Amino acid sequence: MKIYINGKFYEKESAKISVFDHGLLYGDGVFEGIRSYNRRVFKLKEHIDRLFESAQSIMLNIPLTKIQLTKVVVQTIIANKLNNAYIRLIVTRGEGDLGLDPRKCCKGGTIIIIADKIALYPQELYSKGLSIVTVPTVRNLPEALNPQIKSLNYLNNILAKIEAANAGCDEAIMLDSLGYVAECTGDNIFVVKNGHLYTPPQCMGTLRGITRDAILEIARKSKISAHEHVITRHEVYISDECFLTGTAAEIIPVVKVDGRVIGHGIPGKLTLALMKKFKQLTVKDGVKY
Ligand code: PXG
Repeated sequence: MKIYINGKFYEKESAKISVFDHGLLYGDGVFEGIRSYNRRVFKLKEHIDRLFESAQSIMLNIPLTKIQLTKVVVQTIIANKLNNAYIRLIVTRGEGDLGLDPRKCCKGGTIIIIADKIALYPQELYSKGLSIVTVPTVRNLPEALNPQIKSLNYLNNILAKIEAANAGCDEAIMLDSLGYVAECTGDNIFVVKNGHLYTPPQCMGTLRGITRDAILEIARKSKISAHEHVITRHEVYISDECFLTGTAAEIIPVVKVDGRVIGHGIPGKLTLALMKKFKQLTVKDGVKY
């Protein structure tokens, strides 16, 4: 495996960064998880744009232009000879001292790109559906650490994942500070009721997921009524269908929430249709390499 670090490729065993990197010491940095399908990088522009937005928000200077970074992502996938890949693009604050002051990180950021394979959930769950649970840890407050920033600090989500695992579930619903459904630990959530599609708006504790946007776009084009609207747990419980979206997870059906069976307890019709349409989009859309 070839891993890109600051302009050079390294083998997995020798791909190392400093223990003084503030990405490690403080989670000070930003990242993107990107996929390629059939030798096309899916929504690459959207991922690069979001990475730069996250960096802008935390005042992190990315030492490459968007065009340069786009090229390096593609080069890394090609170097790894992968037709279908999961790409982790990471920019840390770089090497500093043991204090958290980012001004001490004088060398500039560290850019790391890893292209590999990933399976977030076991394959059988894509046909059977997930059983998920609402957890006590609420999503970060936007006025504290805005969930729109894809930072290297994922403890908020990891705590929720631990709580889900403790409850014997694979995934967690995280609420926002008002008690509305925000999202899952690495996925956005959708429900279907009477043929209408609903997903929480991005304003409170919900990342504006790129897969989420792709589903909204597919819905619009397919004349499926879709709404960005606040969702309560009650509305999830009484929904006809529920599914999660994310780059790593793609589209995965949910059949049980907090012990309540959703719909008929099997992946719903609209969910299955959207999974199919999403798959069709991934193989024909994207930056070719
Ligand atoms: N919410 C959160 C909190 C995320 O981290 C999504 C939603 C979905 O967004 P996209 O743009 O991917 O549709 C994410 C992204 C993992 C993993 O290993 C998960 C994500 C990213 C990287 C790794 O679970 N999810």
